Amino acid sequence: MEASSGLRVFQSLADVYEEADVPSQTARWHTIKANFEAKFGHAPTFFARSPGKIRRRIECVNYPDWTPFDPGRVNIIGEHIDYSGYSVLPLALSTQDVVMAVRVNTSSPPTVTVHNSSPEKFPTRSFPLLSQEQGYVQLSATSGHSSDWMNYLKGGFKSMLDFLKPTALVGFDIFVDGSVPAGAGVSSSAAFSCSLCEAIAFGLGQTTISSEDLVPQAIRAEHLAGVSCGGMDQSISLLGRRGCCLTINFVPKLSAEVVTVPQGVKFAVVNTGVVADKAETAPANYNRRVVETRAAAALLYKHHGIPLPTLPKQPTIRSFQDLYLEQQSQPAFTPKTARSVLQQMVVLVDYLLGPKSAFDDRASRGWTRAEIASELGNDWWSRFVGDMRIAGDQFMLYNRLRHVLTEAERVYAFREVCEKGGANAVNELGRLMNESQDSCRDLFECSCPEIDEVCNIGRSLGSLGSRLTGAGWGGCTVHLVPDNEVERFTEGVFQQYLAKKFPAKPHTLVREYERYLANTREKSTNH
Ligand code: NG1
Ligand code: MG
Repeated sequence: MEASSGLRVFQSLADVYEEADVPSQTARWHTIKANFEAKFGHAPTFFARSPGKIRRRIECVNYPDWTPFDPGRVNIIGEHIDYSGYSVLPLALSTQDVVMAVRVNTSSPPTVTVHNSSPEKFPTRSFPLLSQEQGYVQLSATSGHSSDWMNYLKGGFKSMLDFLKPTALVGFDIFVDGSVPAGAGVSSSAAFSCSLCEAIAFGLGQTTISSEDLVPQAIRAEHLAGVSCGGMDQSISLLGRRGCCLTINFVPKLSAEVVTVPQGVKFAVVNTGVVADKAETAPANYNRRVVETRAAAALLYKHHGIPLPTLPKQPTIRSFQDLYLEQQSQPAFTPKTARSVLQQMVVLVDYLLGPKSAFDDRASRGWTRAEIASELGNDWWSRFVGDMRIAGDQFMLYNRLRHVLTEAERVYAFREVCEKGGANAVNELGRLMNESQDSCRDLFECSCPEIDEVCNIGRSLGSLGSRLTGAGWGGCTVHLVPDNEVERFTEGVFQQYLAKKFPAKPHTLVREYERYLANTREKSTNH
């Protein structure tokens, strides 16, 4: 359908693939291969792509016949709860991805050299690989202190080499081409880390490593780069199916289930154009939230008579829900029991940490490090924070915990509505998404004025539910739009936000967002 503004609106994912993706992908592969040859003087031996699976990557050696599959992700609901171990509900996107052309080399010492198709943003980087005794990779002094992509490269190599423990090392020539917009909340860093981890495994001859094994390594790569993220992005990147919403569970172990969204609606993703550089702002924003939720959980345990969990220093996926449930002698956190347990926990949190609790003033002004220490002991920092970079001395324990628990319940509620269906289902889904946005804005404080504005505009244009997606503080928003409102929505968002706010580049942003327009109706096959 041509909207009156001349924008192309895809009616289904099938259209996106047919009309936009396949031909341009083939041309792109040729360009990446040519660029690799120009830089390194020989052809790449294989390609890695995130999301992807080893099986497919091997096929990529004959890349002209290769068809594209899943790239970045948009989180539909369940924000900032993955690092507390609660289930999330993202959707794998259809076009944006990270591709790496790779060849191993026999340089001595083994050397990694990486070129990028956007050299101004990602300048060429090169570093040697060390022996196993030397820890394989000398992490940069800036690791965890800047968003230089070298940190992500080194993090990936260190994580994978520590995992695979190869005795014979080889060097790597890599050319990277990424189309997931950076700092937009659609997980460019995870697409990068996953693709890199796959490339390293394959380069070292580990062709049968499973996606489930790769997920924790890709998570650790990002931790080494300085962001203490949860596991949502790497999971959907490596386990996702295109155009499918998944519930991703982290406890008792990593698992994914397909969620089918009712007919008659699409998810539209609108980029606010505000770049949120998470690695740069992590100490004040993302990492601080991680610490706030950990300390809040620990306080809850303490005051509820549950012994403090011993948390590992570099946890991959952590959870306090399973510990709570252990206490409740429940075998597992099933969707059936989940909602009522979460509701009880909210009551408990209000009672213990809320405005009417013994910590009444701290509910609104936050806690200082010293105040937390007086509750959790002087070693709380080394136990819960370690070498994570944190800025500021205000920790909003009550609000953050309340967000985590209510958001976790909304994920279960969302899934239930999708399963049950019914006449009011889509309105109910929209309501949950709006509630999530309110909680992100007011309790988790990870929204920003532009996100709020786009959400309000979106709702006025027929969206049933509008919210930020990803870490927030900028980046993308996601909207649940009835099929018959898509045209009005598209046109309106362009006129009322993009063209006004970014007169120089509204079309770039619109193109991006159009390509994200997707629903989960299409039964696409797993790759
Ligand atoms: P984005 O917005 O892609 O940077 C981040 C984290 C997730 C999750 C969300 C918030 C990374 C790689 N991902 O996503 O683990 O916590 O924020 O729900 O840092
Ligand atoms: Mg990211």
